[in-house]
Amino acid sequence: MLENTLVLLKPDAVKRSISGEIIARFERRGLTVAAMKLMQVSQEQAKKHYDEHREKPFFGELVDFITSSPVVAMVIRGESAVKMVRSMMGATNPLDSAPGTIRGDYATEMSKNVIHGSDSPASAEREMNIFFTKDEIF
Ligand code: YYY
Ligand code: MG
Repeated sequence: MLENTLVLLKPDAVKRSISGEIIARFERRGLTVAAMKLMQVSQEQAKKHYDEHREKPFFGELVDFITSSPVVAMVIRGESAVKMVRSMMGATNPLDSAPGTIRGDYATEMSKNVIHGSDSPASAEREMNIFFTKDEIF
């Protein structure tokens, strides 16, 4: 099934200038970019985006980090794009992410794990609406 998913290349990825390499991985796999922008995430967007983690001890750090400097926000489209992007990302904790995955190749710390990808089609729909207007998604 053709799906859209929300991807954020986090501030650590943008600062390290590895955005292009990560985007290339998705394109090489056969997924396409349906929307993309470099943007400063607001406090309000960050809190909404990470709402499921509101009660977690790391919530404050999560919001601080994602708003610390610009991110590349994208909508990635393709066959089962939600699941495919998640598998290409690797495990949340870089200590557990397999080599060959994005986190497994580029990250060492959970707090700077390079990339966000929606965890379900419902999350994707909700998260795309936080970062993009309908007319920005092609
Ligand atoms: O979807 P994913 O990013 O793989 O993980 P989540 O469980 O949704 O957590 C979001 C984000 O929070 C994660 O990318 C790093 C951070 N985090 C953390 O700092 N400490 C944890 N114990 C769990 C998650
Ligand atoms: Mg998540």
